[in-house]
Amino acid sequence: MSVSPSVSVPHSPRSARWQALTQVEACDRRVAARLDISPVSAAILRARGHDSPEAIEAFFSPHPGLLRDAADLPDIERAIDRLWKAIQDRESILIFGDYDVDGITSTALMVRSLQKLGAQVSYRLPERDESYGLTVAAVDEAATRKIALIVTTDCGITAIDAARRARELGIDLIITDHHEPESELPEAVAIVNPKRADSKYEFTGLSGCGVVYKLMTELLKRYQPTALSSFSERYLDLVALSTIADCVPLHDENRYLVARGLHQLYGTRKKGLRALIESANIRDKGFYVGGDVSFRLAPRLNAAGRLDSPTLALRLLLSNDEAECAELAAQIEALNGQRRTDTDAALLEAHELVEREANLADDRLLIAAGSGWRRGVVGLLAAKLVDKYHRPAFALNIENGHAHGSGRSCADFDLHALLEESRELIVSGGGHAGACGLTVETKRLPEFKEHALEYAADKLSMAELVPRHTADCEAPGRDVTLQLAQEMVQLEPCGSGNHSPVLLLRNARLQTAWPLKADHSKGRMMVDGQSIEWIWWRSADRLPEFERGSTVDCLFVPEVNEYRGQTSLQLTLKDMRVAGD
Ligand SMILES: [Mn+2]
Repeated sequence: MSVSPSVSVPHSPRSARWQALTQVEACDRRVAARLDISPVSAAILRARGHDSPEAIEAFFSPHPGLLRDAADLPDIERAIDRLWKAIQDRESILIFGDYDVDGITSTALMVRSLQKLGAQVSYRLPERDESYGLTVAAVDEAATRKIALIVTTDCGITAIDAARRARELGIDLIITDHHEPESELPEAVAIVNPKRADSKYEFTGLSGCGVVYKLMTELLKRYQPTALSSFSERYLDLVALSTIADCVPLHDENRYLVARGLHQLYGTRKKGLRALIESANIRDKGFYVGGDVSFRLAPRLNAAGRLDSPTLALRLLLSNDEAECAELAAQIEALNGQRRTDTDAALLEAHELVEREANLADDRLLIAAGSGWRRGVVGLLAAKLVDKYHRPAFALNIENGHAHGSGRSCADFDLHALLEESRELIVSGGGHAGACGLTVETKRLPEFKEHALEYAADKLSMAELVPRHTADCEAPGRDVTLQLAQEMVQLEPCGSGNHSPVLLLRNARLQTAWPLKADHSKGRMMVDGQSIEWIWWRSADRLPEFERGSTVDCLFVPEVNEYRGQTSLQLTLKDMRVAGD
């Protein structure tokens, strides 16, 4: 995400708290020696629950043995039998998805694979001004088109009314979803969802597209086994996109699906994905990492649904026509540019609101209420406010007499508890301690704000509202090596549940530091007898804090730098401070 230069980056005052989740222990050195890996990698993986040499080896080489048996998914048998009948009888099938990356890719996977099997298939995604999920109106519309079977992807688990309508109209319904079911399930031919209370499937972290992938592999396994092996590779690019974009945890079978899927994506022959990749201008490293999807590809696909129509992105994923793909990719690129401009403007506005309205010396919590902020942007705004001001924050969009938006927390403040305390003042709200959604009537907003500020003042002291920088591991100087940097790449794919590690290094001696163009800086530091190059993005304003020869601590990511055929270690700094401050 880009931030316009007028928005300052979060500053790290001397009072910042630096901590590491773990250290290198003796057991890590033993495991590292046995596997010939860096002790820092061993420590990071131990802290993430991979605490035996076998578990670490399996983590480094995700294999198909991680895949679970699709036959354990609830109702899968009924789903594939009904689908196969529809394919055989050339019944008219409608795939109903959603407007985000998961909803779009799962629809694309279903449509492409059913077409390949000769099915009569069409699709429908909800537009941004329609409500989420399968609606009664959408079922009525399907009836006018003589649809015999509706299959939902990434939605439908709460579509009780729509399911009843489908039954009345004689349309069969298969629901595939990965969202949390409520106590009552819709009436359908089959409901394939690993989160069903009666599910025997032991992993609940599949994306919506992941569920569809499992369904289709099981269908082929049963009815067309010769097509299975090419199918199970060909569509993993879509599964990887959805799994990273939907922020489901990247462990268990998702680790294999995404690792293999990113490989598939890198060499994809889908013309639309090629066009999208080209316009996203991804630096070619010879492979893709999780960040290439989460920061480059996913925002573009989402921009279509958020600013115009998700069907643009779906058509891109379905088209085999080069000219059409180029045209759609260009349209999506323009929408993404618009999204970034809008987001930067909203961010600036939110910061200005806080500077103007909040009492930063005393307010333990921030509420920024603006207008024209899109649904997809309020969560990001709240998170950016927390980053900058180090206290819980809400970003709310005011429209039609209601303020609607998101809250993000820090310093162990419980937003869920705050909302429970505020039931009488709000229309609705829910979530977790760390993140929540909220709707308040605009006329009651001042009251809610006063209550929230009082509540927060009671729970938090100003002293607690300092930035905290949490590294994954403290790296002893002697373990900061090129090998470590190379292994950090093998922790990929990184994303939700397996984030890219940040390390803490203490007591390095700053040898040189000089400004680069565009506010960046670069230099060298002496670490345990070796001189290592570092680079620090957007840090020009911080350089005057440091003198040559001084001892510093830093938060960093070790990276492999390749220059004129030479490979060397380079530290990308996230922050630096005078040692022991
Ligand atoms: Mn989803």
